[in-house]
Amino acid sequence: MACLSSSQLQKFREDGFLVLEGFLSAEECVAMQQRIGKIVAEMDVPPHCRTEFSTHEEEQLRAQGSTDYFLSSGDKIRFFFEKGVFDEKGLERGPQSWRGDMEISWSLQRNPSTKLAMALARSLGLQMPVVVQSMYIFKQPHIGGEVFPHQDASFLYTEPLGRVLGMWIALEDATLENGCLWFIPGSHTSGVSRRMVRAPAGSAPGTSFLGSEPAWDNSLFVPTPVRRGALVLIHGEVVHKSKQNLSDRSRQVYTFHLMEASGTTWSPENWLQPTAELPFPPLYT
Ligand SMILES: O=C(O)CCC(=O)C(=O)O
Repeated sequence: MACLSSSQLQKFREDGFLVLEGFLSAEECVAMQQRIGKIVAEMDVPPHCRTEFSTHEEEQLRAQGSTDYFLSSGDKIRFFFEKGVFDEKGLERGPQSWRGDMEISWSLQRNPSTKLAMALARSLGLQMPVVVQSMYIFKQPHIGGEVFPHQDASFLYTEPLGRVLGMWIALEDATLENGCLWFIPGSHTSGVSRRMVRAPAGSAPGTSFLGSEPAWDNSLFVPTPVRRGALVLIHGEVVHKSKQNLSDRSRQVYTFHLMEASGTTWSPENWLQPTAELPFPPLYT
């Protein structure tokens, strides 16, 4: 199930997002969870690198104590922690294992869903998609934080716009209670309201914002609960968010972002830059 019908394509173009239930089987979801379990078991994050990642401007800037760890995450697996997991001494807080309270960026090439993603990208008409970033988000029970309203192109800026696409895969049911995605349908057609840019090398903080996020009208957001195995396509400019997970169940997802490289310039001011060792890998192999 990876080819889109014309009505699905039209819906995606109108809304800026599209839910595809049943993209992965339950077994494939479990396999990915086991794989991430191994990566986490081997994780070693020095205390000074224990960074909380946030889409919120003030929190983003506060996180810059470990600027290098964040800015050099493009070609490595990096671990970012939920807000409030550490106390003022940097120690784990509360009974939850710290191992679960983070996002992990890692290369799509290690991911079993690659073939399906390729077929899906082809049916969207992408000619030279490259993988710019991927994340595993645990959204742990009672800890998983709010993801503030944002457009992905604020962080992954291209010229022209409209070249970034998220593929967000639910490895567990994402519900109203555990922090499913919410979208403003049709909000992908008015450009980008703010951009996160790199500061000159060696400056602190390492990034800043141009422009500001408008106060989005909360009543415009529609919830998008999905079952385990669903894939949600996310246009790079559609406004989306997720609420805090106050429930007893985690909401684990694997999400990655593609850029159509044909005729596109990746902004040299983006926080995330390809490296000589690992240029953005092509999706089609
Ligand atoms: O999973 C979430 O809560 C947010 C993910 C997101 O914003 C994204 O993948 O672009």
